[in-house]
Parts: sequence; structure tokens; C-alpha cells
Amino acid sequence: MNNDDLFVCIDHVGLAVPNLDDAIKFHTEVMGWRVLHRETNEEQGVEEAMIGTGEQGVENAQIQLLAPLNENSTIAKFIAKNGPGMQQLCYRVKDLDAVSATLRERGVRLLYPEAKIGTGGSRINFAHPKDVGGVLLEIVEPAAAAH
Ligand code: V0V
Repeated sequence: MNNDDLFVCIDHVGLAVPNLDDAIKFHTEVMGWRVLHRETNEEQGVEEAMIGTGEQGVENAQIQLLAPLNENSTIAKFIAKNGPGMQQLCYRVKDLDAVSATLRERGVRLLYPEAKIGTGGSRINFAHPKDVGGVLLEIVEPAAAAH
């Protein structure tokens, strides 16, 4: 893949929060953002909300609030180790499989052999933080309707 075709934009930044309702209250009432989407992702062990100004996956970069569903959740582990805060950066892509192959060719380890299902039916994968300068990088191909 050409470098120009790799990433579309920053899709979202993910914040690990202990409690989703409390975090939504803060980010809407104090920060003034709107809740655009909310869902539970059992496989990822998270209860999450997308907040921002636009429509999910279409316009501006958004903020993803991520609360642990249980103590085995990666978010529970992250909070236990670091406290609440920025957990991930996510780049939007058009073709997750092609971008995954290119990153692998360039020596970046992806966490899953195949894409998983993310927010709003999107396809997602993650690059290991050790290969991205200490940042957990998610890549997301939005669901077809959101392109
Ligand atoms: C761990 N490390 C991180 C990190 N998590 N560095 C930066 N950002 C993070 N979020 C570092 C950590 O400090 C260690 O470095 C090393 O990586 C190993 O960490 P660990 O504490 O032993 O944790 P692990 O290895 O058990 O788990 C780390 C990974 C895990 C990244 C493998 O969190 C994971 O599988 N994440 C991907 C899935 C995920 O995050 N799901 C929740 C969001 P030292 O101490 O060795 O130097 S779900 C989502 O985003 C959805 C649904 C969506 O967007 O649609």
C-alpha cells in the first residue's frame, strides 16, 4: 500500500474510565460534549460511549469512554495499573485487511490475527504499544453505512 492510502484520519481517542455513567455526566455537563452512541461489547469487556459533535464515524474525531465490564477486562487492568486516563489512539482506515497486511510487512505486531467487531459494527484491530512508541493504536474500518 502507498503511504497516502494507509490512514484516513484520527477516528477517536479512548479514555479508560471506572464508571460509564459518571464519565458521561462529566463529559456532557462539564465539557459540553454530546453522547453520539452507546453500546456494550462483551468480547472486548467494555461498556462504551462515543461522545463528540458529529455523527459517529463520519465527521470529527471523537472521544470514546471505555468502562470495564468485569475485572478481567483490559480496561480494568489498565486502570489498576495506571489509573483512569488515555488508553488508546485510533486511526480510521478504508480497508482494514490491506492496512493490517502493510503494517505487518513493516514489522508492526497486530494483536489479533483477524479483525474483531468494534463500535457500531465496525471492524477493528490493535497494534501492540511496544511497536508504536508506547501507544496502544487501534485501527478501525467503519461499518459500511458510516463510510
Ligand atoms: C499496556 N501497555 C500499554 C497499554 N496497555 N501501553 C500503552 N497504552 C496501553 N493501553 C504496556 C504496559 O505498560 C506494559 O509495558 C506492556 O504494554 C504490557 O502490558 P500489560 O499491563 O502486561 O498488559 P497486557 O499485556 O495484559 O495487555 C496489553 C494489551 C491489551 C495492549 C495487549 O490491553 C489489549 O489486548 N488491548 C487491546 C484490546 C483493548 O484494549 N480493548 C478495550 C477497548 P511494560 O510495563 O512491560 O513496559 S475496546 C475498543 O476500543 C472498541 C470496542 C472499539 O474501539 O470499537
